[in-house]
Amino acid sequence: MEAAAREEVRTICSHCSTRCGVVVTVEGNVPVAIRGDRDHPVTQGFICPRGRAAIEYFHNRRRLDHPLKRMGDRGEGHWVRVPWDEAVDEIADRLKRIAEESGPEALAYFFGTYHGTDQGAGLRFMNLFGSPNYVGNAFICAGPKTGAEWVTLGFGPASPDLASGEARCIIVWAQHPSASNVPLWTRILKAKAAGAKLVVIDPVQTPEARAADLWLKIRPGTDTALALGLIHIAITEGWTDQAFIAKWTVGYDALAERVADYTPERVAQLTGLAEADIRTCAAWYADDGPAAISIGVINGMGRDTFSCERAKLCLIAVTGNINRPGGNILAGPTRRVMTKADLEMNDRLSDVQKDKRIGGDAFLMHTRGYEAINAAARRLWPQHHYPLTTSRGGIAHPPSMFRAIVDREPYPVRAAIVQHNNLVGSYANSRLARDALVSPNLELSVVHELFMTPTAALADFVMPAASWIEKSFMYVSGEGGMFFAGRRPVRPHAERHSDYEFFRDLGQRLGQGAFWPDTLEQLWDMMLAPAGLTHGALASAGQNWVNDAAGYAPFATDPATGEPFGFGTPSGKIELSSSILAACGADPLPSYQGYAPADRGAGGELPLTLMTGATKIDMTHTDHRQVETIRRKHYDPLARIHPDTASAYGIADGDWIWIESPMGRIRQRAQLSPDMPEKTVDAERWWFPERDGRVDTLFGTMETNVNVLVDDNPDLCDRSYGTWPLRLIRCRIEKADAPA
Ligand SMILES: Nc1nc2c(c(=O)[nH]1)N[C@H]1C(S)=C(S)[C@@H](COP(=O)(O)OP(=O)(O)OC[C@H]3O[C@@H](n4cnc5c(=O)[nH]c(N)nc54)[C@H](O)[C@@H]3O)O[C@H]1N2
Ligand SMILES: Nc1nc2c(c(=O)[nH]1)N[C@H]1C(S)=C(S)[C@@H](COP(=O)(O)OP(=O)(O)OC[C@H]3O[C@@H](n4cnc5c(=O)[nH]c(N)nc54)[C@H](O)[C@@H]3O)O[C@H]1N2
Ligand code: SF4
Ligand SMILES: [Mo]
Repeated sequence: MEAAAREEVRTICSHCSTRCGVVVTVEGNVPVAIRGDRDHPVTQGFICPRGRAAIEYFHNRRRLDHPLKRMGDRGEGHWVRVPWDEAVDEIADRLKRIAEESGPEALAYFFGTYHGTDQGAGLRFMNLFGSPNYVGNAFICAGPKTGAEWVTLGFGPASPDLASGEARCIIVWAQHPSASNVPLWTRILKAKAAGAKLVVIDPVQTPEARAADLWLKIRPGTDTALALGLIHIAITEGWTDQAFIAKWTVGYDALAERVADYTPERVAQLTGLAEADIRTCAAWYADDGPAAISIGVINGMGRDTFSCERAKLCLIAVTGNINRPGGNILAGPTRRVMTKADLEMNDRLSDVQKDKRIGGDAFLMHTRGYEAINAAARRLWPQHHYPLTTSRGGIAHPPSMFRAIVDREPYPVRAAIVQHNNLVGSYANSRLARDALVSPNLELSVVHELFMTPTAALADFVMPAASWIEKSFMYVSGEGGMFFAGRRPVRPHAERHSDYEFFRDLGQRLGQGAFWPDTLEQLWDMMLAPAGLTHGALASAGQNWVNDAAGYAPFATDPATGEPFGFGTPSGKIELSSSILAACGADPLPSYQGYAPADRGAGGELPLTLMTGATKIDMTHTDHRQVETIRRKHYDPLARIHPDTASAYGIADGDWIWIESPMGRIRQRAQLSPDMPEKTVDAERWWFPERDGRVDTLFGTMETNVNVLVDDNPDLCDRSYGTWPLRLIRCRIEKADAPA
């Protein structure tokens, strides 16, 4: 027998949004080894434990190979295998009938976090189908940060300049890059070595906090007060950049008035920080600049979420640290090629349909706000009709969607497609998420997955997905800068199909044929054509990336008008007071309410604060629980607690404990850690792939997942963006028996 040819294929790991360059060794059509790609200009050979386990993940015996159709009741676990085409035929027929009877808005599409670059396909399908109900996790992921950048700065991201060596101070704010983005952490440490002072704002003594020159051990959920307080100090000490403010911002006087009460004394009380530390942070950042902030995507501040993100941006702006070497530098979309946002085809969805978006009437950033932001940004990027991707704004609200399904209000939602999203584990109020999926009102539910997750276990059809090793790669950051291409290591095994192919097949059956070229590579070639590139050529080139840093240059002169380009906001300036928020009936200035579900708990009986799981290096969200080498080191869900707090309850390291909030209780294992603040519990999202998937336990999700404890009441959510509170949840703990 001839040995299978051995080949090395360069691509990008898509297990998380760090997007590390990797080289996959392939024999025949089988991946056999993986290593970091030293030639990748950003990640430079780095690979994390999940990346190293990618081959084991690929060959996992629990991977889905064939479409499964439900027999018996939902969640009973009785399936019959059906051929791919037969399954898609039936799904298409049923969707057609539902749309005819109830309108296309009766279909919801739940899309999860980053897993490669074909995700835009679902948004394209929905816009062409006529439904505004794409439901995403942007609410608790990067959405609020990105949305705040859009309304304040006209685009984003405002990334810290770590390369020029000019930064005198770097604040790592609510971010854990030593686990969530190691190459970024390496760059921050290099900037520190080059002379920048490091400030870390985190309740937990993370490795970042240990490396810091100043650690602000903030009370969870109070960051908005701190940001307003830092602006207050910058103003009263004369550390603002008045020339910059006069020329490039609007709303300064109103902001100054708003922060007037946020004196260091008051902010110290609200945040639990020492007044002297707050002053030192302000001096380093505002007086000794240039200075940069690396902003994490933690939000979940409930009603303070959008304000929290806006307040940080206002701080950056009033100190003149925007687009200044050593400050935060803006990127915009590439001008050279089409972007993901272009491929989403937002302009295909009518205004009448957009107005039906579930939650869109309550959280206007996802309807009127999203349209206004795009209209403003179009002035600077006329080549993109929708410069901004829908996946970070302009989406339906999960808690409102679950209620809409269960209550048939404001109208029936009768079908759901779920892709790369374990929504039962990821969204607040896991019980309601489950109830929506098993509701008889939901007549059709399709989950496209790699594994039989708790969410997939409740579906009518489970469709097998191709993982990133079975797909080629193309990433044009909607946010400008670089774009990368990667080759496909192997063709999909068994009947697995990519996310693109799933929607292509459905779209072709539903009259969208003209918009679905046969392969994603063909679509990318259209995307790259304006730059004279093709996906195949770029992916195979020694340099498989293009740097289009021309991006966003608000201070440069527009040759057409002789005036500066300005910012992509309605006023063309940085909007400290936001005209878009005002037009949406929201407070145009950042504010701090400190309003949290804590207020609804029985204070005395719930003496502890719950945190809901910072990123860990070995797992991506609820994924990687199936990977044996990873589980061997992290077998059970871990709740981190300070040793003094644990001992007050007679709890030792490794004990099982109950954690109870007003929403219910879960069981995890105590992990004692002096890094944790006292009287605080940090519990994980969890499920046990090896357990029973029936509806009452769902692989242990209902007994163990931290989101069971999180209240998703829409009244608690941010008024403009809709984010629910993940901070300041009150809870209590007690020792538990080990689960059976
Ligand atoms: N309490 C609490 N909740 C949170 C957070 C928190 O900090 N605390 N963090 C939030 C954040 S930031 C995020 S981004 C979300 C993440 O929430 P999700 O988007 O639900 O992410 P995962 O749990 O990783 O689930 C992704 C699923 O996609 C599958 N998958 C992987 N690759 C592919 C693919 O190529 N195609 C398809 N079709 N499927 C694939 C995996 O098997 C996995 O089951 O969770 C949020 N939820
Ligand atoms: N290994 C790994 N990497 C990932 C992911 C993954 O699942 N696994 N997911 C990717 C995704 S989708 C995302 S969104 C990013 C998220 O990555 P990051 O932006 O780094 O966010 P988190 O890790 O959720 O939390 C960051 C820090 O916030 C702190 N924190 C918690 N509450 C508060 C608070 O109220 N105030 C302050 N100031 N700090 C607080 C936590 O202690 C933690 O150290 O990571 C990405 N990278
Ligand atoms: S999983 Fe690890 S190797 Fe893969 S992109 Fe994320 S950090 Fe990089
Ligand atoms: Mo995320």
